[in-house]
Amino acid sequence: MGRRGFSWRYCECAAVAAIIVMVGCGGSDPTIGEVIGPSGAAGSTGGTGAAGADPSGTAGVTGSAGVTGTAGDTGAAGTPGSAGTTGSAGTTGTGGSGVAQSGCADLFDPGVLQTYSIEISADEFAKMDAEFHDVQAVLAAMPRETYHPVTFHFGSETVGDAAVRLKGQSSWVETVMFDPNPKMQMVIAFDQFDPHGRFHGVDKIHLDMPRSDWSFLNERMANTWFREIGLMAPCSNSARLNVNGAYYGLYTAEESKDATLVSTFFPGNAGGDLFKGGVDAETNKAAPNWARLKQFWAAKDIAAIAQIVDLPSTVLEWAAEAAINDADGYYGGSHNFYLYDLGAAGYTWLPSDVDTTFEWTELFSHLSFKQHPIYWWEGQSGPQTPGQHYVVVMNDPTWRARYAQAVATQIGKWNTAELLGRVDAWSAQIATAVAEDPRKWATTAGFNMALADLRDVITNRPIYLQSFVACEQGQGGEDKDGDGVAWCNDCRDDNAAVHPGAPEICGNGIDDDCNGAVDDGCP
Ligand SMILES: [Ca+2]
Ligand SMILES: [Ca+2]
Ligand SMILES: [Ca+2]
Repeated sequence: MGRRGFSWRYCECAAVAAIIVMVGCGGSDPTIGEVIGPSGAAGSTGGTGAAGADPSGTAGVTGSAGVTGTAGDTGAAGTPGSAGTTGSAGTTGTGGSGVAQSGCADLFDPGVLQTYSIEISADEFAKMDAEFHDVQAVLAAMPRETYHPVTFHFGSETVGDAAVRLKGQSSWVETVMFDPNPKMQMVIAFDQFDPHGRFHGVDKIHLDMPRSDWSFLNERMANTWFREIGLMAPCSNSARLNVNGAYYGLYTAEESKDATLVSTFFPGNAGGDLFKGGVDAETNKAAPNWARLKQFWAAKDIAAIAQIVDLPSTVLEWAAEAAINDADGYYGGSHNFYLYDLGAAGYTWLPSDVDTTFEWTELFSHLSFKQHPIYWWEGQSGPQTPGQHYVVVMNDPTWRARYAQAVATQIGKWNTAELLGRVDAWSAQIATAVAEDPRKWATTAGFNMALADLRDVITNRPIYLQSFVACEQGQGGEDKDGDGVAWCNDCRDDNAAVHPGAPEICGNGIDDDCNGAVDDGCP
């Protein structure tokens, strides 16, 4: 795994790579002014598109044409947002259920497929290509992320002193190892040579597209939904990249996950430490509070965890990851996550790297949308160890119940019709760019298959999770193996010898008592 925070997606990779299906492993809207709660209003009836008002004071974003919404379910009540500063008027959006992305730079307008172009010298590109093929460095968790000077074009606009560097983790290794025409993932920086450099208000554009995201939409779908329900996630949309005049590939384009993004989601409490993977300081880099972080990692029981973790917001974040079937987050892999220090309340979890979500599990495993929202590691093709804090929380009856309630809360914000509308609109938006992408790994047929699975997960995952909540709350729940424990609390409902309360049998490699630890308490 390398250093912590370098989240190695060994999860499904081993098995999938073994059968050499050549499959890689995968890898809103709090307006600044008014962090909206999850919309509790009418369903996704074609309302106003992204409103122009941008509380940051800059001109608002033109609302994109939305798809005509069908009547939606009544949403759950939203949490009140805090007041923001008034922005100047923006242009009026057109009608439809346009995904509001207010608070986002216009570059990230969801209604537009952007095209970014870079010019890079042959010499610099050769250097970057050599870094790209240095898989050993990536495997050693020391990828060479050198910035290379480029000239950047966007429409008629040009930035002469931009720079690019490579990004990625397992997806970087896999594309180099397996693909005849491997695809770099990159960061375009406007602030590398001029620290104050910004383009349309952004310091960097992050181009993300793991080969395992066959729908090309996972990161966008996840970021947008997280922003809508008040969880910190970057603005994002899709973008074509041209390199030296030729179409290089299609990406999800994202803004930076940094102190600026933190200030959007934690107005009034934006000065906290942000740790990637609970290890690497992303804010307050000069002097993060290491003593508190040490206390966090030393917390091994629920009392100690409650002292240093804000559990109410944490279980909501885990439940949101569960909702989108995240196979590579903290939930779903103990892999990618951020910790944010709220201060007196303690740390809270935040999502990170959400491209292995929605249909990924359905496409690449037998678990489909029915990945268990507590025991997500059971049935995986490779060994998966849930996180230290997660296991303690799930083994505490009070907090397990709070987690189940959190799943109910987040599913209450799930608007199936609206999410499906997004899939329709965005897949149509990128279809040509997918077909023309010279470095895509999925075929066009694979793209369409992924879209079908994406729609299936959007439709059926919430229904499955509602049955989980009902079971947790004592309203029925099947007990397939007849061991007296219903499926929602039974890590192996196909094995009567395995259930909470069963004796832990040493040396059998099984977590007999469903406490998240295999052969624990054994000599
Ligand atoms: Ca059972
Ligand atoms: Ca055990
Ligand atoms: Ca055992």
